[in-house]
Amino acid sequence: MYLLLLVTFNVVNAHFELQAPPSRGFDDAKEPNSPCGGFDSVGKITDFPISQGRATCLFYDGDGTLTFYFAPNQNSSFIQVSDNQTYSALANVQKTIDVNLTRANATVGSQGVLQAVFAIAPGSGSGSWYQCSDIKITNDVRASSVANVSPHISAIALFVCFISALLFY
Ligand SMILES: [Cu+2]
Repeated sequence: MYLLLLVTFNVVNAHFELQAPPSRGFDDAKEPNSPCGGFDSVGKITDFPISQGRATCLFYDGDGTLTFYFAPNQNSSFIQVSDNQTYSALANVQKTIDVNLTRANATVGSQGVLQAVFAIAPGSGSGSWYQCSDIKITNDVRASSVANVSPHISAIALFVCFISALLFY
């Protein structure tokens, strides 16, 4: 009986943790508390790209919809910066989703709070779970469009054609 209770307790109190960028902290019992799951002080600040961000959460369990939001500080209005991702029957699995801070008119060099909200699916519970990470916004590191890359590819293709032509004639 005691073992059964222990197992039940673990399942009910697992939830999810924002891993990248790292969360301010994770406390399963406080995770339903908006806006930051019980962690209301600014923590470690992590560099995060303005439009090509990727955020990873580890789900211990859960059924619902994950969405990311951004605000300059946790007392201002959070604005949605990712698409909604709906998951079911999550169990010890990582999920990574795209985050675009330009959706919140964020600017390079500024600092703010990235918030992960997991809205629990009706039928498997109620309310939401919250995680926050403190970020400093940087320029994107990857090439921003395919158009920038294709001239190089064309040049390489031409060169290969030229060499092939030399070899075959
Ligand atoms: Cu849980």
